[in-house]
Amino acid sequence: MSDSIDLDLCYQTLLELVKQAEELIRNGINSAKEIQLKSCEVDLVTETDQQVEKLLISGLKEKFPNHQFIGEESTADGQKNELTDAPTWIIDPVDGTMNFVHSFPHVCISIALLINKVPEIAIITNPVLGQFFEARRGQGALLNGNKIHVSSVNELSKALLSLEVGTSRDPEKMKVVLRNVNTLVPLAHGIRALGSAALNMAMVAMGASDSYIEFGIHAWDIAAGDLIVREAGGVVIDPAGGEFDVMSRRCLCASSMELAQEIVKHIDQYYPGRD
Ligand code: LIP
Repeated sequence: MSDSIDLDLCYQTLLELVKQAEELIRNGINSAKEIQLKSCEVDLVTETDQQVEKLLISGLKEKFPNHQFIGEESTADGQKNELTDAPTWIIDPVDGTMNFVHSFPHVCISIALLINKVPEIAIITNPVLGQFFEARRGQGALLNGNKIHVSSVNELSKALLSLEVGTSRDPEKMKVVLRNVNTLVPLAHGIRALGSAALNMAMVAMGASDSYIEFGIHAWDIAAGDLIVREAGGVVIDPAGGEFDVMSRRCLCASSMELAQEIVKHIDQYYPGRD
């Protein structure tokens, strides 16, 4: 189906809308915010999250009325999500909302277009720090227009890892995450947590870190990072070692399959409900 779709038109339309959306984030991050709670005390949403998602979806829907949409805030408002073969935009309007609330500058818009469930276009942009990551399937990954590539690290003892606790404080998940931190810290060079799945994946794509692992994220957190990491020469798999499933709420990406599979051997697993 992707042959009959004008991907260049999709990309150009997205680019114009993202530029407008970036302004909302730049203007909002150091301003007073109206904060609402979603699933728990640390699952937040601001009016900027909602404004950015509305701007992107209404602009894309106007140009591509037959496309489907999976958005973080539309889902929070009750929209049911089913990823079909139809052209589908998967959108996180503000990835790192907790960071945004605290004016911690690691926030981004993460958006991908999937056709036949295959990512064709991806953008992760942090307008606060001026980091614009993009990828088109088969054309490599760019940061601010320059080609990026994952690191050459292929062993855990030399790897800088990203792990996140995540929003859910489910006791079983917390036990697994903290067990994995205790296991991996002595084995790796170090652990980092940016508070944004998409930016953690972008760091792997640009070779600044070597792997990112998380349980409990959603499709909108990782759909763009999936394409950007792969186009930068990295791998994206299920944390148990199998094939990546963007709707599974589980993700492990790495600079190499060797490193990914070494990490798989050491970590305990957690299986959240699917998106
Ligand atoms: C965030 C993810 C992050 C996760 C946070 C939160 P949001 O997405 O990007 O990886 O650890 O709990 O889910 O909610 O800021 O879009």
